Amino acid sequence: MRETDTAAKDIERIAKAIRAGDRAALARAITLIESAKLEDQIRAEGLLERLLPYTGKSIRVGISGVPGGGKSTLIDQLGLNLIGEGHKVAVLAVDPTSSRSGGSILGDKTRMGRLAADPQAFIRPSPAGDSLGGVTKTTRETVALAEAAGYDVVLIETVGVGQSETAVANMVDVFVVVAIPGAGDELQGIKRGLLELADIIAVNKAEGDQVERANRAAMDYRTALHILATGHSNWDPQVLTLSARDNRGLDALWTKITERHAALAASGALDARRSDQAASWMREIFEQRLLAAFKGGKRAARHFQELENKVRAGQMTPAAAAAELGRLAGIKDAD
Ligand SMILES: Nc1nc2c(ncn2[C@@H]2O[C@H](COP(=O)(O)OP(=O)(O)OP(=O)(O)O)[C@@H](O)[C@H]2O)c(=O)[nH]1
Ligand SMILES: [Mg+2]
Repeated sequence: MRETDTAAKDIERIAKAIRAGDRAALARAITLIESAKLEDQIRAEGLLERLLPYTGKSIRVGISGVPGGGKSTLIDQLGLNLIGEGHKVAVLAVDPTSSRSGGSILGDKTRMGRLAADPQAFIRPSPAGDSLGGVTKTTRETVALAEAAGYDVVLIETVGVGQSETAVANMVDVFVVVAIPGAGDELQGIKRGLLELADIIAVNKAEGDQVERANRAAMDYRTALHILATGHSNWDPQVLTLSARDNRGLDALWTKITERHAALAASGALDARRSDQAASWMREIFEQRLLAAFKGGKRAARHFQELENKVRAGQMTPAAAAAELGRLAGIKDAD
């Protein structure tokens, strides 16, 4: 009884500090979220629940694109511009490939050096979890905490070469893809799947003798988008050119982002989208837990490999093996 009282007071204290904009408290809370320890997870859940009413009030923007396209440089400059207009900016960098010892994280800190030094900004790398789901969970929860701390713009950087961009697209309001001028007229390594997620394509490094190429690339992207006829209701994906390095075209980019956000909000689609995201988040977490509990069970774990081998060898159909695993886990067959 006394112990739960202390725990509740502890959560109350952290929640208050976060709401008051205490950056150290925010950083510690994110560490709780990232922790694999059960006791930390319980505290993190209590904290998130306590702060839930104060979340959801930011513009959430995903920034993806080719490696080296200038995403971090863009975020650094855009973040500074927005702070200049009175915003508070949180930046999360998701890199599911960086189980290497934080090399890219260090790189990001230096590429966003000016923003990192600004008291109105909060930059946090989202660590590589052992699963994409892990990355998603911590990133989403970090967004919630940052919002509760009063950050009204949340920018999430992710490389556009894995699955992380889909995960990020599913947790933001507006998704920006950063491209670069092509050497020829081919689209620079941007996957079709990434184009389909884009609300806005920003062709970066459009300065000096690259302006002409950047304009041509922008035309190509417009054509590609037209052919793909990407299915956003009430919004045709926009293509623009800019130079993050020279701070050119960034105001136009922000205008497009806010226009997209406003259009979503006005039509009610923003609320619907966020509700859907929250519901699918719940499903995702539940499925992960179910799977973890299942794999942790001795009987199922023993048979899992055995059945997988049979499926691989063509001795059993995948459906039959899955049904058998279900029975081992105590799941009744559908009738
Ligand atoms: N000329 C020019 N160079 C730029 C511009 N923006 C970024 N760069 C350079 O491009 C390189 C990559 O920039 P980053 O901002 O690290 O790119 P990124 O997309 O975050 O890279 P990763 O996170 O490694 O995928 C750096 O050398 C930047 O200085 C720009 O507008 N013009
Ligand atoms: Mg980067």
